[in-house]
Formats: sequence, C-alpha cells, structure tokens
Amino acid sequence: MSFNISFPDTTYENKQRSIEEFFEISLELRRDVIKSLFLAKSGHSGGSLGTADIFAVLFFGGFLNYDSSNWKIPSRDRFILSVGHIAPILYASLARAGFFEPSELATLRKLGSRLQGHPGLDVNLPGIETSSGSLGQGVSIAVGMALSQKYLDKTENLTFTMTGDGELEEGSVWEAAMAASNYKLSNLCWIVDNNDCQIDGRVSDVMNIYPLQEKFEAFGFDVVTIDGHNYSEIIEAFTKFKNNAKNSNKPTCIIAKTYMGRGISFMEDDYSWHGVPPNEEQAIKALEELDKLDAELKKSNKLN
Ligand SMILES: Cc1ncc(C[n+]2csc(CCOP(=O)(O)OP(=O)(O)O)c2C)c(N)n1
Repeated sequence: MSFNISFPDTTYENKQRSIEEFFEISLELRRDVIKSLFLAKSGHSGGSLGTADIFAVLFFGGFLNYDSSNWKIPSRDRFILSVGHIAPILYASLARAGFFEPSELATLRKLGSRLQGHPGLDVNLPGIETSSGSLGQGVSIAVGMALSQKYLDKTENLTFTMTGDGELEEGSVWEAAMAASNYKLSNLCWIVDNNDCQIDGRVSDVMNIYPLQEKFEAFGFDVVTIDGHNYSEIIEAFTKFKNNAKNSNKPTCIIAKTYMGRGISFMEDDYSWHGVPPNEEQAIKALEELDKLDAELKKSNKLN
C-alpha cells in the first residue's frame, strides 16, 4: 500500500464563523493530528482528537487574541496547554493559524524538531508560552500569567488554559484553583477536557474527581458545563467568559464534556487511544472517515 502524506498550506483567519466553518476547520485539525502522529510513530491521539472542536473555536473564532506574524506582541492573550501531552492539536492549531508552516507538522517528535512530544520553551516554537506536560503545573503558570496581566501590566488581556480531567488528580491543580479565585482572576478561563478517560482507565474508576461543577464552584469559579463537541455551546461558553472578564470578579471554568478520539469511529471514547498513534492501516481508515465527513459537509452547501 502506498501512502503519501502531505500537509496543505491552508491557514485560517481568527474571526466570527458559522458552525459549518468550525466543523470544516476541526476536520483539517483532526487530519493534521492523524498525519503527524502516524509519521511520528508515537504520541497521543485520543485527547488531541477529542479537543479539536474546542481548539477550532478558540483559535479561529475570534476568542483568543493573537497576531501569528508578530506572536510575542505583549498585548496578546495567553494560551497554556497544561495537559501538554495533547500537543499535536496545539501544533496543528498554531500551524493553521500561521505561527509556522503546516509542513513542519511532519516533524512531530523527530530528533531536533521544534515539535517535541510535549511543548517546550527551549525549541523556540512560535506560540508556545511555556513548557508543559508535567501534569498539574501548566495551570499554575497560567494563574501567574493572569495575575501579572491583571495587576502588574494592568491590561485587559486574557489567559486561557486547558487541563485534562485525569490531570485534576494532581493536588497542585487545586492550589492553582484556590489562588485564581483568591486573586479574583476574572481574566482566567480554565477549560477542562472532561472525557472521563486517562492513561489506563476511566477517570471515575482511577480516582473519582466528581462532582466537578460543584468542586470548581466551591473553589470560587463561575462554572459552565458544556458539550465540548457542540459549537454553539462552545461559543456561548467563551462569550460568557469574555463577559465575566469585564463584569465579574470570578475566574471562569468551562467543563467540556468530550469523547476521547472524537471523529474516528474506532477510537471514540476508548482510553486505550490515550497515548498511541495510528498505524498505517488505521491512519488510512481515519483519514477516509474524515474525508467522508468533509464531503458530506460540502454537499450540504452550508459553507460560505
Ligand atoms: C506529573 C505527571 N505525572 C504523570 C504523568 C504521566 N501521564 C501522562 S498523561 C497521564 C494521564 C492524564 O489524563 P488526562 O489528563 O485525563 O488526559 P487524557 O487521557 O484525556 O489525554 C499521565 C498520568 C505526567 N505527564 N505528569
């Protein structure tokens, strides 16, 4: 079987969009994840695919303020991927937003690549604000960034961070949560990828973290629980956060109910896909499934 992988150089603007456009972008992000992980022969498929809809809205829906051609501009919003092992979806989003060439996605996890298995500051990849992947730490860094935005720099800029739900088993996460509300960080948006899957089982079986909404509320957050694959709900949640940032003293937590491996029939809601890449046969099948969804979308004539 011959299988040629290439990454088209399509990029997308960061602006208000229709549901169909977000779906189209999420399909491209998912293709990037499948292709880069197949080429890497290692890495985390499940969480990367499961969060693609959230990344599509956050990076391409006008919610995260950035300039990919001048990415270090101090007035940017920050995005910290605390759940660092799902780096492939962050890399895909950055590439499609113009931070670097999409063709670089082919270097994921290769020796000398800027796209390491977990985001690293040492490799100077545009868009990476901090090293992350030692679970529980990124979110504390995000709290520090939000603190300095609000009280040192006195800007209106925002900090977004994403944790896994297994990651919430780290005690330091709750210190960060306590600090976020203590310091009234209404400019902090904490997204929880609540797929109820972690490295070797269901989160609820390994270490029960529930009830989650009530826990974050008790820690002083304004909490919204959404379907993390429903674009309207994702848009509404980010809109609420932006409103909170201006009018409230509480940090916002978005608990996004997702399915690990979303979009690929044989990966969905299966924790054994937490940390493995597709082999050739699986990659071909996965890309065919995504192409089919794309064809159906185009046939529906709802794209501009
Ligand atoms: C401090 C720390 N301990 C352990 C690990 C190993 N580890 C990597 S991913 C993972 C499970 C994380 O689960 P979750 O946050 O739910 O991510 P998902 O399975 O949804 O991708 C663990 C324990 C780590 N990266 N950091």
